Amino acid sequence: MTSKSRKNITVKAFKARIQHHLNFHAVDLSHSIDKKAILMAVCSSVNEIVFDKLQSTNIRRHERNSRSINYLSLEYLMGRMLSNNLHNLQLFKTAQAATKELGFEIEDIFEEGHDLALGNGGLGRLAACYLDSLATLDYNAMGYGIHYEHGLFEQQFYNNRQIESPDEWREYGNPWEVCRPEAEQEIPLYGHVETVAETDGTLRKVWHPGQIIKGVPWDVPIVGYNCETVNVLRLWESRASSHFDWEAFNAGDYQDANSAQTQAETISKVLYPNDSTAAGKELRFIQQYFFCACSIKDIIRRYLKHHDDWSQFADKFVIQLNDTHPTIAILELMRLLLDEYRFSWDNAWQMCKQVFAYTNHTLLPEALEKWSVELFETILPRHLEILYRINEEFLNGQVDKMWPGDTAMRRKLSLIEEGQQKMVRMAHLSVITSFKVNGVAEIHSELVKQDLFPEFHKLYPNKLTNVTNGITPRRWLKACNPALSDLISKKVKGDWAKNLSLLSTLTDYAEDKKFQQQFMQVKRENKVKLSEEIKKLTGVSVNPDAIFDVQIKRLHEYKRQHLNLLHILALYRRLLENPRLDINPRVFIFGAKAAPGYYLAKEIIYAINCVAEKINNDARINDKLKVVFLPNYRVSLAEKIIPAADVSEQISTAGKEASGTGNMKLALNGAVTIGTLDGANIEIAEEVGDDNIFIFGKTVDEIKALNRQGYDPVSIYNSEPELKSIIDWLDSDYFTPGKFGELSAITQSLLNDGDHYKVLADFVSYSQAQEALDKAYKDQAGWAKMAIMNTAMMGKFTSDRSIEDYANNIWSLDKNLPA
Ligand code: 26M
Repeated sequence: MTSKSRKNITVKAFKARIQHHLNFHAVDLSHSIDKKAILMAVCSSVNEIVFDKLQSTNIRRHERNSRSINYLSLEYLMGRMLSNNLHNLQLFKTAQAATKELGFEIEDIFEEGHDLALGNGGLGRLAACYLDSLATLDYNAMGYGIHYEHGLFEQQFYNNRQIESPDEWREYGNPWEVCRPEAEQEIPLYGHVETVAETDGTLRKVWHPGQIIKGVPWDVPIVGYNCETVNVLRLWESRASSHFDWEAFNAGDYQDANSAQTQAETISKVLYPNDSTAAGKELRFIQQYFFCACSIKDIIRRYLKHHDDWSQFADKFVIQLNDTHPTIAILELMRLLLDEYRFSWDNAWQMCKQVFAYTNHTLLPEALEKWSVELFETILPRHLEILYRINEEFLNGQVDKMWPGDTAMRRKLSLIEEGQQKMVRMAHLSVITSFKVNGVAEIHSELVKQDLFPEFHKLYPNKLTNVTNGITPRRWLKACNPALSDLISKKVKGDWAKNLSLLSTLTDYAEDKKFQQQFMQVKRENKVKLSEEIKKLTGVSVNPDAIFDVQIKRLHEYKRQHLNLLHILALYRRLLENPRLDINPRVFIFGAKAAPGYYLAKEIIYAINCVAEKINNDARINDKLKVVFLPNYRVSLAEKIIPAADVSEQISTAGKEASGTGNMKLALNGAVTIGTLDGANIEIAEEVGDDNIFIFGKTVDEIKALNRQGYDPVSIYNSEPELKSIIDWLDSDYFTPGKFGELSAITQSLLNDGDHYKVLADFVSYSQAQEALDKAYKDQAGWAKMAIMNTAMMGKFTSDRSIEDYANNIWSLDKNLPA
């Protein structure tokens, strides 16, 4: 089908397709149709078009033989797919009308869809936004990841505490994936390495693996917005290889035969729920290798399908490592080139240095991945040999040349960390191999150069660079906020969803009374809708005329949800002291999952829930304050919260949040940021201007100075009476009647454990910024202007701009437009 005829798909024709698929799925049409059944039928109708476009994209690619970007990521936080695909295909209105004729509101159908939650947080969602932009910009791109049977856990609250349960996203099948058995791979593990002498006397290494695992690819089509391109996200599922132990099976030893299968399937069973610590878990290591090996072999398969020799490999493929999680791909490509394709060492190494690039997403030391040499020895013995040689050549070559005889420097830069247990530093391997290494916001990239890898920056002065993160405006404005999108489309000429800088024309209307009123009316409607959702999820009634103050992100000490909590306590206390206190009513809205093993994060959730319970039921404060913690925060819930937010909390300790992307989503939807000079907040402030953002707190340099001086949180506690009384309050049994000290893990971390993230140091400044914000909200026209300016000035933060930065400055890609 051509694009012309597709655009002309009538409501009637689309409805007929849905009916055809209902029939095809043998849905009982004599009774009222179930919502799940109609969802599947609509998805299948969309898929007909999507797979058709995928075919023509592939044909075009083949004809042009264009260079491809291969994005390797352990995580993709896709969310729901239907609404986005309809928007990107320009079929939203058609589908809406067709389902309406069948008796359904399309939004109700969307609600039946399950989130694809194959990621933890920012890094996984960034990968999803980048896939959207790569397709939209017609780049030849392939995403590679793991087909987890269970994505990020589901969260419920029980007695105010987080309870986790497994995510069952594929329970009823996933309409957005097709299995590709023709591209399956076999992956070796364990065993030993043998040195074999060739007839000509040269020595050759042969790895005799102890186990073989099968990798089965599932392809998820990625539909570009208003264009012809459909790319693929290829997710690997592990299975027992066909070398199934029939002997054991036939001998009646079902358990043994079965356990091999169970073991193999365990590899892709579940996503690890950490988003900042690099836990040294063997299964996680095997996951990483399994997925990298499958992907590298698939890349080579794709290349050799169209080429007789290796001369063009580095021209045709570039591989982006999303954090260090897929670093092992480097050693796998080296191994295959050396052992399977018989490259010389130098040629193999040259090749690797041309194809890999690496993105760093965090400076937190506990997140820098290290794997024990012992684990390598057991699971990947051949890879360890290769790693040792890379290290030797690196230390004796580049390091010795720059710092002759400097053993301390050798120790510092080595790929192997010496100590009780020898560890492999994955980030070092990524940096020395990659032709580019980037951070994800200006300040973060500077800190990568100056603090994280200063020696590597000296060795390779042109390697370290920046690409500021971005978000897709298709999902994060057009699809999630239809009312604001319609209002924008009335004022902004052109396809702003494809060229987000066009939004800057809205600055012309920032002081236009009528537009301000319309803008705030849309916000209010979105707040009414969210209020209903809040009622449904928590039972709490909130006032849509209150300020909706939102902090949504993973729970982590550095993100400082507990700083927000302390300020809430301050407001509560002020209100109890003076019930007539003249402040705007405010609803504090939280959404966050804590890693199941992160004790303090879970205690912070518990504390917020306990405080919320108390405040929400306290008649003395006249509903001026409400606190709600929405359970099971995920992409689809974010899509409901963000359009309704007035205030965006971005309050990490300066230097700790690499970029943040929720900050961009909220500002794009007209929320005003209260935030520190950290990550992309700095660039947001540059774009919107100082008058349209509330900046507070210590800068990176001030935090560093504080650390040098010796930071003493107790002296702040003793010198700030309000802060002291709040902390003491939290330590009492006021919020947990009868249970003293129930919330003291938090106060302990602040007072006895050194307040690592400088919560107390920033409290007064935060509280003042909050006061200024409250005052600003009283001037409704002034606030509307600020909100409009935020939406208007977010052009820079479209993921299309980020992807063009990568394409031009790192990947050197050419476009793949249809003729
Ligand atoms: C670790 C151990 C076991 C399992 C998973 C992990 C792990 C997973 C994700 C560790 C780190 C992970 O991601 C770090 C991350 O999400 N960083 C965020 O990246 C975003 C996109 O660049 C930035 O916007 C955030 O600031 C940054 O925190």
